This record gives sequence, structure tokens and C-alpha cells, in this order.
Amino acid sequence: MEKNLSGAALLVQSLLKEGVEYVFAYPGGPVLPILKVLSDSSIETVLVRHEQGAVHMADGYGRSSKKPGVVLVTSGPGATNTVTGIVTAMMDSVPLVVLTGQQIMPFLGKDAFQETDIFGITAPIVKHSYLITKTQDIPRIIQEAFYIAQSGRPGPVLIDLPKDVVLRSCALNAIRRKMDIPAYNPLPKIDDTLISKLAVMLSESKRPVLIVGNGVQISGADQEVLHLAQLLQIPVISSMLALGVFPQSHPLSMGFMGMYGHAYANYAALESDFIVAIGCSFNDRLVMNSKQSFCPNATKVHIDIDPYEFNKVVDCDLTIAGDAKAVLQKLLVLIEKQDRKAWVSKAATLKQKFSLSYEDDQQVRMPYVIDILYKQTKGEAIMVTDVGMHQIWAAQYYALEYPGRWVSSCGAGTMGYGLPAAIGVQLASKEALVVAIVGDGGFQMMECELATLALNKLPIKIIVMDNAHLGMVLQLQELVHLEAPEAVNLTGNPDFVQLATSYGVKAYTIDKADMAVAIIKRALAYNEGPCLIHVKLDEKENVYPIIKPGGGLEEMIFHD
Ligand SMILES: Cc1ncc(C[n+]2csc(CCOP(=O)(O)OP(=O)(O)O)c2C)c(N)n1
Repeated sequence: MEKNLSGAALLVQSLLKEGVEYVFAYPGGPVLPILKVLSDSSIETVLVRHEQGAVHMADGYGRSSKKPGVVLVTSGPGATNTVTGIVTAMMDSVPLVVLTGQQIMPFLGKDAFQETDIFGITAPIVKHSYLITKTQDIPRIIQEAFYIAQSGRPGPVLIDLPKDVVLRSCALNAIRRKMDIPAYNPLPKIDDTLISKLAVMLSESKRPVLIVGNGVQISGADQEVLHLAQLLQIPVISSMLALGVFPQSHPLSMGFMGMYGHAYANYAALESDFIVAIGCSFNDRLVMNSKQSFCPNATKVHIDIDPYEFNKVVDCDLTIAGDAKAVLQKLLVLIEKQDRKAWVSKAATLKQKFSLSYEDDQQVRMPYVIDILYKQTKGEAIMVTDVGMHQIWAAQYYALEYPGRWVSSCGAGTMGYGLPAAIGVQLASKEALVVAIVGDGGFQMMECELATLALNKLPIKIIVMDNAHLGMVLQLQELVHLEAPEAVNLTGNPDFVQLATSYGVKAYTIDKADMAVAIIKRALAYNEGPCLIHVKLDEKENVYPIIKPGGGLEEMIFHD
């Protein structure tokens, strides 16, 4: 006799087929049948403390494993709590599958209890979404969702699951499993004539730079970039999101560019005559107010898997649609070794002239702490950050050498991201040393996830940079708006050590510069579970260089 399966069972079966290891979940009525079946499966349900935390965890898992992170939440407020996490993933092209419970089909549109049109709410911030109306569609839709989330330019896919669809049983012979997404073309066909054109243009250029973005990381094209840069002697600038894609100790590395980037990166871009942007979306924090006239002396080429990125912010002279690795492999066949001594030496001079430094004056400063961390971890940690000054200092002073080691909300700039994302990263990369650098403001937005962290005994090191202020905003108020500080004082902060301890998380304090070496050493040696280092900072420190919003790349400010 033909077997019947419930929607929930079909769903879990489909998740298993996709190789899902973890579901980051928070319960509610409509998803209880799914949680029940999940608990009997080999998939681990990670119970979070807030749905936003679940999405950031799945995001960290997705960035680290390159497989979709999976979220399961209930309808209404459970679903709306995922919105910030979804937009964070969308902006940084992170593969996610977000499963939301929903009211039963007959109640849809009737303002039923916890009925919310999450499909409509999230439509502009997902790569794709589904509202499943037939139980037999579940296996096909799950398969499609995973394929869409991770193919081409990755992104979040949302699936809304009415409870009756999940509860209903369906005969196995009623299921059509074949994917049906005819309009979806994740891998544009590469036009070889454009590659030949680029090879000629590159060989004729005098002062070229490569700007590498997250697309290089996603496509795994870091070795091709290295080869190209070395063969043609081209300095390489990174976006902040792509830190580590090009080894920062390499003589051709020019760090990252933009609003808070390395000055030498901005100057190298400004002085170049030929820019090849690879898998980089030219966002406004990178190009600043140069927009149409971004690096006006340079001919610009844009290589991207997503043709919708072309000429969106910066008008380019040549655009090549395709996967970065595939495009570069084709290009490498066509090019020959070149020598650009004068330009490379100019880049090296810029790098030396504008190298970063901080005042070593026995104050507890963020760059000082990050520098010690860098030395003690030999630059090998996966750096997960929250959003704020600490993020910029981490980007500047923890000079990464490999892709996949920088996990930070760069597109959406989502405070609260760091702690939960680190949990997802550690679950995806069990053996890795995971450090979360967070500000006292952002940390408090998701501090409830200390419970999830402690229960899962993950050996993450959380460094809370406590300047008792929303530091990045304070600096903007002083520097840009010339206003007195407003709504940035975090008086009322908890005792972070007591807070962590109350969740069962080991905690240390650094409040004097000469404690930092020993405390960081102890924290790194502690492996029985998570630990937190509360760093009490000098609150008046500002981050440099900075470009005022509205300013051009050449308008960097270097000190107070
Ligand atoms: C959810 C969210 N709300 C507001 C902001 C605006 N914002 C950007 S940085 C920042 C201050 C961050 O303060 P803190 O976490 O203490 O880090 P710090 O800058 O002091 O290192 C704020 C409020 C944001 N990015 N995200």
C-alpha cells in the first residue's frame, strides 16, 4: 500500500536530503509539528533566545560553510523578528533558508491570531520566497530553495508554511520532485570576446589595480586573483567584506578601501589608470561620493556574476558577466607576464607613507588590544565582528591572510550581529579559533544569545570593547555634524563580567594596558567553553582615517 507522509515529515526528509546539520529555531504553535519531527531526526535543533539571533547564527553558518544556514520560526512576531537578519544576509549575499510558520490557509487574510504577511514584508529583501499551499509541493520547494539560496549570487530564501499544509498528509505518489524554475539563470554565459578585450586593455594599462569583493570569496577565486596580480604585477585592493581574500602580507596587497579604509588603498585607486573590480558591488561606503566620477582617471572594468550590479553605482567601460573564478581562469590563459616596476614601487611608497599606527601610551585602546590578539593568535582566528568602531579597528589591525576568516555585517551594518553570527561560524567550523569582537552597544542588542552559546559549550572568545558609548555615532556627531553628543551615552551598562558569569560564561576584565597580554593569553588557553573579555576602554578614542559622509575618496581625515 502507498505510504502517506505528513507535511512536517516531508519537510524534515527534504532538509536531510540537503545535508542540513542544524536548524536555528524558536517555537510557536504553527511550527510545533515540524519541531516534533525534527527532534526525532539527526538534525540538531539549536534553540535560540531571539529570532533575530537565529538568523544571524544561520548567516554565520552560511558564510563559514558556504551552505545555506536554516532558520525555523513561528508566524507573526516570530517571523517579523527575522527581518533584520534576512536583510543582513541579503546585503552580503549569504545563503539562507528561512522557514516561517503561518496560520492555516482558511484564515489567511482574515487578521487571524499571529497572521502576518511575511511573504509580502520580506519580498524586497530576499533572493526568492514561497508560500506553500499544497503539501505535495514541499519536497520540490525545499530543493528549489536550497538551490536558489546557494547558486549564482547566494542569498536568503523564505518559505512560509501554513500549519494545515504542514499537518496534512500526502501520498508519496502525489509528489512531483522535479525543480521547476525556468526563468532562473544563476550562471551567466561568459562572452569570450570580452575576456580577450580585457586581456589587451590590461596589458596596455600603466597603473592598474584590482578591487576584489565578496564575489571572489564566494566563487573561490582567490588563487586566480593572486596569480593574476603576480603575473601582471597589479596592486590589489579589497572591499571591507572581502578582507583576507588577498593575503595582506603580500607586497601587492593594498588593504581595503572606502570610508574607513586604508588611506593607501584609496590613494592607489585614485592614482590608477585602470580598475578591474571583481565580484565587488561598488557600494557607497567603498566609492564614497565619487559615484559617476569614481576614480576619474581610470578606465573601469566590472566582472560580476550578477549583471544587475553593472552601472548601478559606477559607470564602467567594460562589463563582464560571469562567475569570478571562471572569468579569471579564461583571462589567465590569455595573458603574459608583465613588469610594472614604477607603479608597484609607487604603491609600496603609498603603503609605507600611510601605514596605520596607534598611540602606544599605556591607555587601553582598541587597536592595542586587537594587535595583541593578532600576535597571540598569529593572525589565524576567524574574526567575527559587530558593527561600530571596533569593527573598523578589527578590519585595520587584524590583517587577515586567508578568505573565510572575516565575518562581519558590511552591507547592512547590523548591530547585534556579532555574537550570534559567531555561534553559527563555530558550529560550521568546529576546529577553528573563533573570536567575536563586539561593542558594548551592539553586544547588548543580542546578549541573550549568551545562553545559547553557554549551553552549546562553544569555545568562542567574545571581546566586548566597552567605551561606554555608541562610539561610531559619537565620532560622527563630533566630526561631521559638529554637534554635542546626543543619545550615545551608554550609562547604565551592566557589569559585563557578572552578566557573562550569570549565563555560565567565563569572564575576564582588562582595564589597564599592562593586563592585556596576560588576560588574552589566559582566555585563548581556556577551552572548556566560551569566554568573554570585558575591555574597559578610554572612551574618547576615535577611528581614523575617516571620510565624512558625502565626501570623496580623496577627503580622508587622519586625526582629531
Ligand atoms: C541595529 C542598528 N542600529 C543602529 C545602528 C547605527 N550605528 C552604527 S554604529 C553604532 C554605534 C555602535 O556602538 P557600539 O556597539 O558600542 O560600538 P563602538 O562604535 O563603540 O565600537 C550605531 C548606533 C546600526 N548600525 N545598527
